[in-house]
Amino acid sequence: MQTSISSITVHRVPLQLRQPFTTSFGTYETLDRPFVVIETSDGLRGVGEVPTLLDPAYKAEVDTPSVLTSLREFILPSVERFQREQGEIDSIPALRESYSWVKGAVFAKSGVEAAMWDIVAQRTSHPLWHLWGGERRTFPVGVSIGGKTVSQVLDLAEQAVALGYGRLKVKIWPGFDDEVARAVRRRFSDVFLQVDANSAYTMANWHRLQMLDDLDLLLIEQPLFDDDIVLHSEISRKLRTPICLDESIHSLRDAQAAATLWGQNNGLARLIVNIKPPRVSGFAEAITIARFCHERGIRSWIGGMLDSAWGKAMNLNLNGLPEIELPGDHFSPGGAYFVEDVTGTPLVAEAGQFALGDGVSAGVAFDWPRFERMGQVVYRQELAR
Ligand code: OSB
Ligand code: MG
Repeated sequence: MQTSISSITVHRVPLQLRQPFTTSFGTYETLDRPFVVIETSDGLRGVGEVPTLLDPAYKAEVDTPSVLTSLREFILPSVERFQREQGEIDSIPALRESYSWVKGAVFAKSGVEAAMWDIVAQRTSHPLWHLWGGERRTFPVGVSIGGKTVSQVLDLAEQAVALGYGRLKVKIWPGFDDEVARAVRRRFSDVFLQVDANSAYTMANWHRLQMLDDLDLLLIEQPLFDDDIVLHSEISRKLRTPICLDESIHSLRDAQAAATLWGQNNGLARLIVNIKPPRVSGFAEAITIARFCHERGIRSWIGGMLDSAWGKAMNLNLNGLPEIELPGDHFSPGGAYFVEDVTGTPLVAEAGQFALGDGVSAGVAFDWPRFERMGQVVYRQELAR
């Protein structure tokens, strides 16, 4: 049967965080998220979140206005044109080809791709983890702690450990690093502990990170510039703790560049990659990167972007891949990040472990009535058949 896309709709949904989330680049209390909804000629409806932030302080093109512009001006019209010329778009490769000429716009592209993955999964009645080659049904997950003071971070860490989480990630920046990491390590001597600087250090002050080298940290995430790989590889030679790249990885080629640099002095065990599907344009590229890293002996994990429960559920499915070696960022210490979320079922980890079920697609029910009430349609592209 010939199937095609009949419409693509972009919704904009305000989300209220249960508690403020602080990083080196600022504090967020609310978010404003585009969700892409694709409808097909065979009566399916798929949804993909674009986990934007309010501004480009984390990195370029992550802000809601940029993503809405890319979708409206370039990506959705390209999908429409491609289908008009080719007759159908019924697969992920065809969809990606339709907008491959657009440089960058990784976050915007990822929402369209995620909606199409939801359709492909529904059409074949498979869970996403199964479509993606997942084999692990149960795996450890961790929490990301964005606190403003040492005592706030300790409180959040306490909550997470009480819930059974065995892996904590703590946000740091110059002056809020050694003390907070040491305090968490002193309180929880046997958790997997890692820190994330979100590019807050420079070549003038990165030496502060050497103070953390005796804390048995799993990794230090993106200490330097958001667009840098080379300088990270240089400071990595002078640190025992592995460096993890987040912001600077957008594609397989970025991971390959990092592998070349760290490989030059046998340092691949000191390179870790945070794979965020939306930051690498979608799940297809994320899977390619995970396989490449695994082959080269580079450990990887699935990072989050304060995603809604729908985005988190998709990311959890990706954790089924045997190539993913480290626990991901998948929950806030108290459960879902938001006061009101877009799925009916909450995502629950037992004793720090998440178990994937047999449910179709993401494995959780998307709450359409609530979603429609929470947000509004901002753009709609009709496609001819
Ligand atoms: O750097 O990993 C990051 C949230 C927003 C933007 C960037 C980051 C984060 C997090 C939260 O650390 C991770 C999560 O979603 O659980
Ligand atoms: Mg990060």
